[in-house]
Amino acid sequence: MPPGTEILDQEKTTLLADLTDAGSRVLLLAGGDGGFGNSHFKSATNRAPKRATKGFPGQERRVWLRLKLIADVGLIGLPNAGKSTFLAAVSEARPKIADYPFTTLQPGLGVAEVNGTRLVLADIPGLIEGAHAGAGLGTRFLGHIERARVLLHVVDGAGGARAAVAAWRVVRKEIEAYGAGLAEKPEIVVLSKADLIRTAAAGAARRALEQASGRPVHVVSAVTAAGVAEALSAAAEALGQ
Ligand SMILES: Nc1nc2c(ncn2[C@@H]2O[C@H](COP(=O)(O)OP(=O)(O)OP(=O)(O)O)[C@@H](O)[C@H]2O)c(=O)[nH]1
Ligand SMILES: [Mg+2]
Repeated sequence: MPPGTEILDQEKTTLLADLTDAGSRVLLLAGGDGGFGNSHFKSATNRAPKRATKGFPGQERRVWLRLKLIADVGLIGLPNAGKSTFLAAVSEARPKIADYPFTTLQPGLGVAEVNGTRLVLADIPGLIEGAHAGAGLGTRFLGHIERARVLLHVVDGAGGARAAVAAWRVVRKEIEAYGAGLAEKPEIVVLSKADLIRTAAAGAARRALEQASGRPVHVVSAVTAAGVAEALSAAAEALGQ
Protein backbone atom coordinates (compact mmCIF):
# COMPACT_ATOMS: atom_id res chain seq x y z
CA MET A 1 0.00 0.00 0.00
CA PRO A 2 1.21 3.54 -0.57
CA PRO A 3 2.09 5.42 2.62
CA GLY A 4 -1.02 7.19 3.88
CA THR A 5 -3.36 4.25 3.35
CA GLU A 6 -6.05 3.80 5.97
CA ILE A 7 -7.66 0.42 6.50
CA LEU A 8 -11.23 0.61 7.72
CA ASP A 9 -13.75 -2.03 8.70
CA GLN A 10 -16.69 -2.87 6.51
CA GLU A 11 -18.86 -0.18 8.07
CA LYS A 12 -16.11 2.39 7.55
CA THR A 13 -16.47 3.29 11.21
CA THR A 14 -13.39 1.70 12.77
CA LEU A 15 -9.90 2.47 11.67
CA LEU A 16 -8.07 -0.86 11.78
CA ALA A 17 -4.70 0.45 10.69
CA ASP A 18 -3.12 3.59 9.36
CA LEU A 19 -0.07 2.99 7.24
CA THR A 20 1.60 6.35 7.51
CA ASP A 21 5.22 5.25 7.35
CA ALA A 22 6.94 3.70 4.38
CA GLY A 23 7.66 0.06 5.08
CA SER A 24 5.40 -0.27 8.11
CA ARG A 25 3.68 -3.64 8.43
CA VAL A 26 0.47 -4.77 10.07
CA LEU A 27 -1.09 -8.20 10.29
CA LEU A 28 -4.81 -7.81 9.83
CA LEU A 29 -5.78 -11.46 9.50
CA ALA A 30 -4.08 -14.75 10.08
CA GLY A 31 -3.49 -16.83 7.01
CA GLY A 32 -4.70 -20.41 6.72
CA ASP A 33 -2.67 -23.54 7.22
CA GLY A 34 -2.58 -26.50 4.92
CA GLY A 35 -2.00 -29.05 7.67
CA PHE A 36 0.51 -31.88 7.46
CA GLY A 37 0.32 -34.47 4.76
CA ASN A 38 1.09 -38.11 5.45
CA SER A 39 4.73 -37.81 4.42
CA HIS A 40 5.25 -35.59 7.44
CA PHE A 41 4.49 -38.56 9.68
CA LYS A 42 6.86 -40.90 7.87
CA SER A 43 9.44 -42.57 10.07
CA ALA A 44 11.84 -45.46 9.94
CA THR A 45 9.21 -47.79 11.30
CA ASN A 46 6.22 -46.31 9.51
CA ARG A 47 7.11 -45.70 5.89
CA ALA A 48 3.55 -45.35 4.60
CA PRO A 49 1.62 -43.55 7.31
CA LYS A 50 -2.12 -43.09 6.81
CA ARG A 51 -2.14 -40.13 9.10
CA ALA A 52 -2.58 -36.48 8.07
CA THR A 53 -3.88 -33.38 9.78
CA LYS A 54 -6.54 -31.15 8.35
CA GLY A 55 -5.22 -27.64 8.68
CA PHE A 56 -7.56 -24.66 8.90
CA PRO A 57 -8.82 -21.96 6.55
CA GLY A 58 -7.46 -18.43 6.51
CA GLN A 59 -9.50 -15.64 8.02
CA GLU A 60 -11.57 -13.50 5.71
CA ARG A 61 -12.80 -10.01 6.15
CA ARG A 62 -13.95 -7.17 3.97
CA VAL A 63 -12.13 -3.93 4.54
CA TRP A 64 -11.94 -0.54 2.93
CA LEU A 65 -8.68 1.00 1.87
CA ARG A 66 -8.64 4.76 1.81
CA LEU A 67 -5.62 6.72 0.69
CA LYS A 68 -4.99 9.99 2.43
CA LEU A 69 -1.92 11.52 0.91
CA ILE A 70 0.83 12.61 3.22
CA ALA A 71 1.77 16.18 2.51
CA ASP A 72 2.95 19.12 4.57
CA VAL A 73 0.96 21.70 2.67
CA GLY A 74 -2.45 21.29 1.04
CA LEU A 75 -3.40 23.54 -1.87
CA ILE A 76 -7.01 24.64 -1.85
CA GLY A 77 -9.04 27.07 -3.92
CA LEU A 78 -11.74 27.40 -6.52
CA PRO A 79 -11.27 25.64 -9.85
CA ASN A 80 -8.98 27.58 -12.17
CA ALA A 81 -7.48 29.60 -9.30
CA GLY A 82 -3.95 28.54 -10.23
CA LYS A 83 -3.25 25.78 -7.71
CA SER A 84 -1.58 23.42 -10.16
CA THR A 85 0.35 26.28 -11.71
CA PHE A 86 1.66 27.21 -8.26
CA LEU A 87 2.71 23.62 -7.65
CA ALA A 88 4.47 23.50 -11.01
CA ALA A 89 6.24 26.78 -10.23
CA VAL A 90 7.68 25.57 -6.92
CA SER A 91 8.36 21.90 -7.61
CA GLU A 92 9.33 19.42 -10.28
CA ALA A 93 5.75 18.20 -10.44
CA ARG A 94 4.13 18.64 -13.84
CA PRO A 95 0.39 18.66 -13.19
CA LYS A 96 -2.05 19.32 -15.99
CA ILE A 97 -2.76 23.04 -16.25
CA ALA A 98 -5.43 24.61 -18.42
CA ASP A 99 -7.74 27.57 -18.63
CA TYR A 100 -10.91 25.80 -17.60
CA PRO A 101 -12.34 24.56 -14.29
CA PHE A 102 -11.64 21.04 -13.07
CA THR A 103 -8.43 20.55 -14.95
CA THR A 104 -7.15 18.60 -11.98
CA LEU A 105 -9.22 15.47 -11.48
CA GLN A 106 -6.79 13.52 -9.34
CA PRO A 107 -4.71 14.78 -6.46
CA GLY A 108 -1.00 15.12 -7.04
CA LEU A 109 2.10 15.75 -4.97
CA GLY A 110 5.15 17.91 -5.50
CA VAL A 111 8.26 18.56 -3.46
CA ALA A 112 9.55 22.10 -3.01
CA GLU A 113 12.73 23.29 -1.35
CA VAL A 114 12.64 26.21 1.00
CA ASN A 115 15.85 27.29 2.69
CA GLY A 116 17.17 23.75 2.65
CA THR A 117 14.01 22.06 3.91
CA ARG A 118 11.77 19.94 1.78
CA LEU A 119 8.07 20.65 1.66
CA VAL A 120 5.61 18.21 0.21
CA LEU A 121 2.64 19.95 -1.38
CA ALA A 122 -0.62 18.28 -2.35
CA ASP A 123 -2.63 19.66 -5.26
CA ILE A 124 -6.27 18.65 -5.31
CA PRO A 125 -9.25 19.40 -7.56
CA GLY A 126 -10.96 22.75 -7.03
CA LEU A 127 -13.86 23.30 -4.68
CA ILE A 128 -17.04 25.09 -5.68
CA GLU A 129 -19.96 26.43 -3.71
CA GLY A 130 -22.00 23.51 -2.42
CA ALA A 131 -19.11 21.05 -2.70
CA HIS A 132 -19.94 19.73 0.78
CA ALA A 133 -23.34 18.75 -0.64
CA GLY A 134 -21.79 17.10 -3.67
CA ALA A 135 -21.55 19.98 -6.15
CA GLY A 136 -18.74 19.77 -8.67
CA LEU A 137 -16.39 16.99 -7.64
CA GLY A 138 -17.64 17.25 -4.06
CA THR A 139 -15.29 17.23 -1.13
CA ARG A 140 -13.96 13.71 -1.31
CA PHE A 141 -10.53 14.96 -2.30
CA LEU A 142 -10.30 16.96 0.89
CA GLY A 143 -9.38 13.70 2.60
CA HIS A 144 -6.03 14.07 0.89
CA ILE A 145 -5.24 17.24 2.75
CA GLU A 146 -6.56 16.16 6.14
CA ARG A 147 -3.02 15.19 7.08
CA ALA A 148 -1.50 18.42 5.80
CA ARG A 149 -0.47 20.74 8.60
CA VAL A 150 -0.82 23.93 6.61
CA LEU A 151 -3.25 25.00 3.91
CA LEU A 152 -2.18 27.21 1.06
CA HIS A 153 -5.29 28.90 -0.23
CA VAL A 154 -4.93 30.10 -3.83
CA VAL A 155 -7.32 32.89 -4.75
CA ASP A 156 -7.57 34.12 -8.35
CA GLY A 157 -6.47 37.75 -8.30
CA ALA A 158 -7.23 38.51 -11.94
CA GLY A 159 -10.86 39.38 -11.26
CA GLY A 160 -10.18 42.15 -8.76
CA ALA A 161 -10.92 42.71 -5.09
CA ARG A 162 -14.60 41.78 -4.88
CA ALA A 163 -14.21 38.56 -6.82
CA ALA A 164 -11.18 37.58 -4.74
CA VAL A 165 -12.97 38.10 -1.44
CA ALA A 166 -16.02 36.20 -2.68
CA ALA A 167 -13.83 33.33 -3.91
CA TRP A 168 -12.00 33.14 -0.59
CA ARG A 169 -15.31 33.04 1.32
CA VAL A 170 -16.77 30.23 -0.80
CA VAL A 171 -13.79 27.99 -0.18
CA ARG A 172 -13.64 28.77 3.54
CA LYS A 173 -17.31 27.89 3.86
CA GLU A 174 -16.76 24.57 2.16
CA ILE A 175 -13.83 23.52 4.32
CA GLU A 176 -15.76 24.55 7.42
CA ALA A 177 -18.71 22.46 6.31
CA TYR A 178 -16.37 19.54 5.67
CA GLY A 179 -14.95 19.52 9.19
CA ALA A 180 -12.16 17.08 10.09
CA GLY A 181 -10.13 19.95 11.50
CA LEU A 182 -9.39 21.48 8.10
CA ALA A 183 -10.74 24.90 8.98
CA GLU A 184 -8.49 25.09 12.05
CA LYS A 185 -5.27 24.56 10.13
CA PRO A 186 -2.98 27.52 9.55
CA GLU A 187 -3.87 29.09 6.23
CA ILE A 188 -1.50 30.91 3.91
CA VAL A 189 -3.53 33.10 1.59
CA VAL A 190 -2.15 33.64 -1.89
CA LEU A 191 -3.55 36.03 -4.47
CA SER A 192 -2.55 34.56 -7.83
CA LYS A 193 -2.13 35.81 -11.39
CA ALA A 194 -0.75 39.17 -10.28
CA ASP A 195 0.82 39.60 -13.72
CA LEU A 196 -2.64 39.94 -15.22
CA ILE A 197 -3.64 43.04 -13.27
CA ARG A 198 -2.14 46.43 -12.54
CA THR A 199 -0.06 46.80 -9.43
CA ALA A 200 -2.58 49.20 -7.89
CA ALA A 201 -5.45 46.78 -8.50
CA ALA A 202 -3.43 43.94 -7.00
CA GLY A 203 -2.75 46.10 -3.96
CA ALA A 204 -6.44 46.88 -3.55
CA ALA A 205 -7.38 43.22 -3.89
CA ARG A 206 -4.75 42.31 -1.37
CA ARG A 207 -5.99 44.81 1.21
CA ALA A 208 -9.60 43.73 0.72
CA LEU A 209 -8.65 40.09 1.13
CA GLU A 210 -6.49 40.79 4.16
CA GLN A 211 -9.41 42.53 5.78
CA ALA A 212 -11.84 39.75 4.94
CA SER A 213 -9.54 36.92 5.96
CA GLY A 214 -7.72 38.59 8.83
CA ARG A 215 -4.50 37.12 7.49
CA PRO A 216 -1.56 38.42 5.51
CA VAL A 217 -2.05 37.94 1.79
CA HIS A 218 0.78 37.07 -0.57
CA VAL A 219 0.45 38.49 -4.05
CA VAL A 220 2.06 36.07 -6.49
CA SER A 221 2.46 35.35 -10.14
CA ALA A 222 3.40 31.88 -11.16
CA VAL A 223 4.31 33.24 -14.57
CA THR A 224 6.87 35.84 -13.44
CA ALA A 225 7.59 33.97 -10.16
CA ALA A 226 6.99 37.20 -8.24
CA GLY A 227 6.02 36.51 -4.64
CA VAL A 228 6.13 32.75 -5.05
CA ALA A 229 9.21 32.18 -2.88
CA GLU A 230 7.78 34.41 -0.14
CA ALA A 231 4.49 32.53 -0.09
CA LEU A 232 6.36 29.26 0.14
CA SER A 233 8.53 30.57 2.98
CA ALA A 234 5.41 31.61 4.85
CA ALA A 235 4.08 28.08 4.48
CA ALA A 236 7.37 26.64 5.69
CA GLU A 237 7.37 28.97 8.66
CA ALA A 238 3.81 28.01 9.57
CA LEU A 239 4.90 24.37 9.41
CA GLY A 240 7.78 25.06 11.73
CA GLN A 241 5.44 26.54 14.29
N1 LIG B 1 -1.10 34.85 -16.23
C1 LIG B 1 -1.18 33.93 -15.28
N2 LIG B 1 -1.94 32.85 -15.48
C2 LIG B 1 -1.98 31.93 -14.49
C3 LIG B 1 -1.25 32.05 -13.28
N3 LIG B 1 -1.51 30.98 -12.51
C4 LIG B 1 -2.36 30.22 -13.21
N4 LIG B 1 -2.66 30.77 -14.42
C5 LIG B 1 -3.54 30.24 -15.46
O1 LIG B 1 -4.80 29.98 -14.89
C6 LIG B 1 -5.37 28.82 -15.47
C7 LIG B 1 -5.75 27.84 -14.40
O2 LIG B 1 -4.58 27.36 -13.76
P1 LIG B 1 -4.52 25.93 -13.02
O3 LIG B 1 -3.20 25.88 -12.34
O4 LIG B 1 -4.87 24.84 -13.95
O5 LIG B 1 -5.68 26.14 -11.96
P2 LIG B 1 -6.17 25.12 -10.84
O6 LIG B 1 -6.49 25.92 -9.64
O7 LIG B 1 -5.20 24.01 -10.67
O8 LIG B 1 -7.53 24.62 -11.51
P3 LIG B 1 -8.31 23.23 -11.29
O9 LIG B 1 -7.33 22.12 -11.40
O10 LIG B 1 -9.31 23.24 -12.37
O11 LIG B 1 -8.94 23.32 -9.93
C8 LIG B 1 -4.36 28.29 -16.46
O12 LIG B 1 -4.69 28.74 -17.75
C9 LIG B 1 -3.06 28.91 -15.98
O13 LIG B 1 -2.13 29.08 -17.03
C10 LIG B 1 -0.45 33.21 -13.11
O14 LIG B 1 0.21 33.43 -12.10
N5 LIG B 1 -0.45 34.11 -14.14
MG1 LIG C 1 -5.40 22.06 -10.99
